[in-house]
Amino acid sequence: MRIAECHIFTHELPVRNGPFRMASGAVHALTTTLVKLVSDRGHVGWGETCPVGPTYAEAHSGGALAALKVIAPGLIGAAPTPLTLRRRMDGLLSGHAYAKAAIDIAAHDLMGRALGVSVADLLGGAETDLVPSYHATGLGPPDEVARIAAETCAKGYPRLQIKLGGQPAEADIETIRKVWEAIRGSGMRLAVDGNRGWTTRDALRISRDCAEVPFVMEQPCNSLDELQSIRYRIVHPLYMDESGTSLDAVISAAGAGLVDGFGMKLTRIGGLQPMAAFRDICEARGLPHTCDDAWGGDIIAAACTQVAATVKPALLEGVWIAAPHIEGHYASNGGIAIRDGHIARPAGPGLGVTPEDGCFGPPVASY
Ligand code: 0XW
Ligand code: MG
Repeated sequence: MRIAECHIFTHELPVRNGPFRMASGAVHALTTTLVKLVSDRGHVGWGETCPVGPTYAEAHSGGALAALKVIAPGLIGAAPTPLTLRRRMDGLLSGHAYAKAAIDIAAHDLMGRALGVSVADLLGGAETDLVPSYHATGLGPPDEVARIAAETCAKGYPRLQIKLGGQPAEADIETIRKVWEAIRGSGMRLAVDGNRGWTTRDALRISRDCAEVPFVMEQPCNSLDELQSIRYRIVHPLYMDESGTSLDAVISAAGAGLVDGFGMKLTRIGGLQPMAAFRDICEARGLPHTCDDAWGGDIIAAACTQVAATVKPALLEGVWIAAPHIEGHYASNGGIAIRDGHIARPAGPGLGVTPEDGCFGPPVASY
């Protein structure tokens, strides 16, 4: 089986009740990029990548499209098998893992459909058909964030992530304390995400001033040296998110004992094939992690859910999807949604989600 056609689409995703604010900036509307692969036997596969604005990570939507235009012509005639495809993509363009991820996801979808199995089966087999999600608040006034925390808890989410950073440390400390008052005793786990917005000074102060609150501290500072510097001076477990840019970075962090877990983005690591390797590295070291993406619609949400279903349940911190911030779905029969804090793994072969015909308009490029 060979790749016969590759089509690239873009699609606007306005942020519902936006903007969504993080230390790295506020996002009002996002452009997602979709890939449709068609095999010489007529099988179809869909992929997606959607950076959450240009300042969250070293990725942006225009970059995804430009990179895909460089890669896609070189894929025609290639086998749609994800590992060989990844190596072929690396031979066509260095880096740009977040763009290559859209091709990788489409190849998994196509292979799953061709073989009549789900993507979770391709990745080793599902442990569950219902994966835990977690809710992420945006940056906001402490009372408002605490109100959302209580609401999230009442909805049945097993985990909450609050966004901090980019404001005075006093406001962050007040937010943590108010959130803890609102959820204490509920059993809902708490992550505080600085999104690289804290200095080491802020991280040390916040951890020590809130020592009694059991949270994990996610990507407080920007650089690996800063994370290393606070590692044994904070009293909270340390998780890496934005700095986990590749399997190489993950192996180094896990091997050095730099972190206690990861927030991982499917497209940042390069797609489902490297994500499965990441899952196995974490399992070998007993490191919990999320299966997220930065943003995106039903294709990304389905891909995150499929791989999350294969993670050892005790190590799965949850799946964050952008669905609560987006109007509508790609598929007419509904898409991926969160109910009672959990996400049902879509049934059927491949990703289990098929965009409605014409949903994204004409392709912006076809090969
Ligand atoms: C909460 N997220 C998974 C969604 C936003 O893209 C940021 C991200 C994170 O954990 O940093
Ligand atoms: Mg994060």
